[in-house]
Amino acid sequence: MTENDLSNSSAGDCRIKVFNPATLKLVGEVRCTHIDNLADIVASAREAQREWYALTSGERRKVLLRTQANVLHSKEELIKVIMAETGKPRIEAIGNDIMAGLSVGDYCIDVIESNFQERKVDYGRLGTAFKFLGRRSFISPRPLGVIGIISPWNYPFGIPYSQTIMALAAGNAVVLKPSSYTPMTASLMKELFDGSGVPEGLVNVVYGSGGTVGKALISSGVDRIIFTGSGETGRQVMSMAAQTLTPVTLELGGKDPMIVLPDADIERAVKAAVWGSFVNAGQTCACVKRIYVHEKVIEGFARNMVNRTSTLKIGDGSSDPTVSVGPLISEEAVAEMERTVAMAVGQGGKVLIGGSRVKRLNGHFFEPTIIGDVTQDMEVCQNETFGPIVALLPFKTEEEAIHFAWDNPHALTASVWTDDLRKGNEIARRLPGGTVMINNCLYTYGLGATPWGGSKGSGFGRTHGELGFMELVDSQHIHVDDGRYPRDLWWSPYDKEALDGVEQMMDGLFKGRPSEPALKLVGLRKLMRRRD
Ligand code: TXE
Repeated sequence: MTENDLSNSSAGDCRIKVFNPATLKLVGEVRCTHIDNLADIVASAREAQREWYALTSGERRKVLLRTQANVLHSKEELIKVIMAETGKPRIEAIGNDIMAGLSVGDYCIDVIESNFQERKVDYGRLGTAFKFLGRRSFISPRPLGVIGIISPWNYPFGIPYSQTIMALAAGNAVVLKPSSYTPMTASLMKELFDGSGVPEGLVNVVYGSGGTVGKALISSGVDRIIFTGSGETGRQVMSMAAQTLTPVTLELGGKDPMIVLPDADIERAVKAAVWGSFVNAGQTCACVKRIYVHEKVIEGFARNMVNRTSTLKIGDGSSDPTVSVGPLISEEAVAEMERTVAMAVGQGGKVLIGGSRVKRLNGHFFEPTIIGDVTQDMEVCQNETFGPIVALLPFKTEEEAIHFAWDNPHALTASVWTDDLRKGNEIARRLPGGTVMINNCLYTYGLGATPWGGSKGSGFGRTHGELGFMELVDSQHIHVDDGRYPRDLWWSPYDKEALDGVEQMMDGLFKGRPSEPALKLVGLRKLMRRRD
């Protein structure tokens, strides 16, 4: 069942049916948004944004503080709907989904006032000269307007909430199109914002498949699209946005490398590798997907990791805190994992543990799987595997490990494991990825003050942190001339005097790179004063 199958798309009465992947039970139904309504929704969002930005940043900060409080107050309802729509264990609904959102919200509230300060531009070496000319410049941030957010199903609260609260903190309105697998979490998220006193229409959720409502949102006149999803869809989104020159932020797939040096704390690295590979049943863009272990220690590492993986309990973790691996989102996803394992074995890989769907459970469950005897060129090492499958490969030298890390179309996050932090820092700065961790993996998505995003096939742009914030404002350059001279030397009508003056100005400002060009310009001030 794909996302599009979830809605019976008889245009008149399109409804999205939501099923719990852990139990296959119907958990709810949501009516689709008709694409003819999008223009009105965006128009009312723009109206609400004007009202929102008319508040002081202090008043906006208070409203967002209330939103954060609402999240905590409604946490039980939130946990339940996240688990119902994704089947993920309770600890993951809390730890990876809700807490990631709260952390980004916390960061935005912290910086909402400082991030909006106008900054005077320092002209550097030309400062004094331009002071004589009576000129000053400022960078003035202001909201973009209406942000379109298109989000995936794997973190149905953490991703849309963190992107929404950041957009609001930057003074914008939001129109969110969640995945059709997880519309109910988005619906509850909207209630939490509305209940905190945001202007009506500031936060909007539109429902439907990506191919219809998602597409329509892109060309609806929003001022930026933040897309989180697969690389293939990301390309479609970008080409669609190109038609209206709508800026995009693309948070796409990953195939994240973990490099384990011989001096690493192997036991700790194995614990992290098991969590990093199989958290959210491996349905995380920044999951550990390629583990490169130095040939000296790979045997012990593999044995240790297989043993630890064998202790993971698979199932419905909604009420059993000992469940560590939940379901995949759909039967399609399970079949995709079966194909991935078959391909890996066909290309010479060896299943060290797992490799099959879990038939004894009624749901979309797949065993946490480690594939050994993998080589760089194999599909399981190159393509995104959006499920609990990880490839294990040896390396001989650090240079080889760094080369392997780069030898992949993705670059989202990476990690290097070593006891020698100096070496770790040096290697980290040579690895691909928007985030590289030393002796940890994956979790900084939940660290709101740090940026999130990648490059190459993982997309571009950043969400979270100051870099993410700056993608949500329009930084305008304001240049002030106090008009002390009747005209500028380079204004027409031109004549010989102006020509000589401009040439003198060029030499004065840039010839010989003097530390202080101002003095060379003093003579010009008299000339500038008397020309009309
Ligand atoms: O993605 P899809 P999914 C990635 C992860 C994986 C994917 C899984 O790596 O590749 O997300 O999520 C809408 N025009 N990340 O399966 O199918 C669709 O309705 C407009 C990376 O949901 O791409 C849904 O709302 N919209 C991330 C959204 O796009 C369209 C972290 C995503 O759908 C559309 C988490 C279209 N033509 C997951 N087609 C990161 N890098 O941080 C579909 N959609």
